Amino acid sequence: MAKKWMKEEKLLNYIGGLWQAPSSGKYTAVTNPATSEKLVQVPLSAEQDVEGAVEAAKKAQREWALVPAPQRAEVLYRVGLMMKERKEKLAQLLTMENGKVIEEARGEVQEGIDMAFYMAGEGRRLFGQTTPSELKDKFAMSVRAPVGVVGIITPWNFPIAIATWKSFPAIVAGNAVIWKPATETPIMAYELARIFEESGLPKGVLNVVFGSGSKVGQAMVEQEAIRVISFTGSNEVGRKIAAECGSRLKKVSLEMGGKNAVIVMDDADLSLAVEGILWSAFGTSGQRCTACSRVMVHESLKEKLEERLMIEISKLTIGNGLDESIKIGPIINQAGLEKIKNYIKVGKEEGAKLLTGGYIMESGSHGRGNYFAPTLFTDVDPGMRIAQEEIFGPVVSLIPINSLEEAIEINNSVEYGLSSSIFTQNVNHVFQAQRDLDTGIVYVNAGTTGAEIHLPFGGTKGTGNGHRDSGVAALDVFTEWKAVYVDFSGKLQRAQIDVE
Ligand code: UN1
Repeated sequence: MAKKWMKEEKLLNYIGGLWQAPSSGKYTAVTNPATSEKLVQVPLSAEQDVEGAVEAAKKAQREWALVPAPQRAEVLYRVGLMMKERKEKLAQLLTMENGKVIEEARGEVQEGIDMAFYMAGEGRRLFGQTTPSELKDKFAMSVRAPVGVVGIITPWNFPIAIATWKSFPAIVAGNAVIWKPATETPIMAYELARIFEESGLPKGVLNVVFGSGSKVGQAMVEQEAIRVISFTGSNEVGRKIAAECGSRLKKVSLEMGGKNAVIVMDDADLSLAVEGILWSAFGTSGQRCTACSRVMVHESLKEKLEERLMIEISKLTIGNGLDESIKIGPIINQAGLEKIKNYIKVGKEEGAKLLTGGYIMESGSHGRGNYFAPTLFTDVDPGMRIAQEEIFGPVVSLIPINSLEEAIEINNSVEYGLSSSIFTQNVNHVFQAQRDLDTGIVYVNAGTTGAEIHLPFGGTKGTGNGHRDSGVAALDVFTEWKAVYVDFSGKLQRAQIDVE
C-alpha cells in the first residue's frame, strides 16, 4: 500500500542539500502500527552525521540571514502550496506510519499548511519595537535577530504539524535548522524535506538527521554551534535535555505532555460535553499531549454522563485508519500498549471502577495491529496514579465533584499544565475558570484538543519551561532581541549622565 505513494525503501539523511546514507551504515525498519506491515528503512545516524549537518548549516545560515525576510517567507509560501497540492498523499502516508485515522491525518497536514502560510506572513512583519531614547537626537529600537543554527527534535504523534511549528518560524527568522524526527515516523520528515528541496530553499538551511535520541539527539545537544534546542516529547527526556543544555548555556524550549481534564458543571449541555469528551479522549487513540484523560463531573450529572459515554464508546469503530469508517486507530507500538495495560492494572489496584475497555484487542476484524479498547474508569480519586500520570492512550477517569472550586483544585493538582476545558452555560463560571485553571490552554464548551496554529501552544509546570510553540510566540524561541541605538546628535552623549 505504501508503494502506491512512495517508491523509496530506504530513507536517507538530508544534509547540506544532499541525500546521504548514515555514516554508521545502519538502518531500522518502520512498521505500520495498524497492520504490522514493514514500510521503509530509516537511518540510524551517528555523531559524525550531526557534525556534517552542523558544518553545512553554519555555512548556509550566514547567507540565509542576509536574504530579506519577505523573500525568505516566499519559500514558506511555496512550501505551503506544495503541501496543499500533496495533502492527500501526505495524509495517507501519515496514517500508514503513525496509525491516526485518515480524517485526523488530513487535519494534521492542514495544520502544517496553515503554519506555512501564517509564518510566510510573518516574513513581512517580524515586528520589533521602536522606543524613545532618554537622550536628545538619539533613536532606539529592538529588533529580532536570528539565533544561528537551531536543533529541533520532534515526536511521532504529530510528525508533520509539530515539525512545522518549529522549523517554519526558525527558517523565516533567518536560522538554519537541524531536525531529528522520531524514528517511528520518518516518512513525514522525508516528504517535508523533499518539498523544501523543491521549494528552492538554499542547500543547508534545512538538514534532516534520522536516528535515536541517545545518539543523534545527544550529539545535537553537545554541538556548540547549535544554539537552541526545541524539543517535544516525554518529560523524562525533556528534563535530561534541559539539564545538558543548562550546563552549556544553550537555550532550550520544551513541550512535554499533559494530564488534561474536562470539567462538566451541573448546568452543562450534556450532549455537547459527551461529544467533546469522546473526541478529545479517544481521538488519536488518546495519543495527544492535549488528550483528555480526566473528567471532573458534577455529582448531579455523574450517572447520566457514565451512561451516555458507555453508549457512545460502544459505537466507536476501531481499526486501520485508512478505512474512512474507522474512528479509532492503533497505538504506536508494543511498548505503548504495554504502558497503557499497566496503568489499567494500577487503576484497578488503586480501587477505581472499570466501566468499559481496559484490554489489548486481539487480532480480529480490526486488523493485525496494536489496538487498545477505549477505556472508562469511574469513582476515581484525584490522587490515584491514573488521575495524576500521563497514560498516552484511550483511557479516561471520571472524578465526581460538587463545585467549580473543587474541580479547579483537582485540575491544578497534577504535575502538568497543558490544556483544560469546562462545559457550562454560566458566564461567571467561564471567567473564573479561564483565570484559575493553571494550564497554557483553556477551552470553554469544547474538549481539550484542537489548538489552532496562530495561537501559542504550550503549558505550565511540568509541561514545559515557559516557551511556546506556534503562534507569534514561537519567534521568541528562534530569535534574539537586539537593542539598537542610533545617535544622530554628532556628539558623544552618555546615557544616564548627559540627560538634561
Ligand atoms: C500534541 O499532541 O503534542 O491541539 C499536539 C491539538 C493538536 C496538536 C496536538 N492541534 O490537539
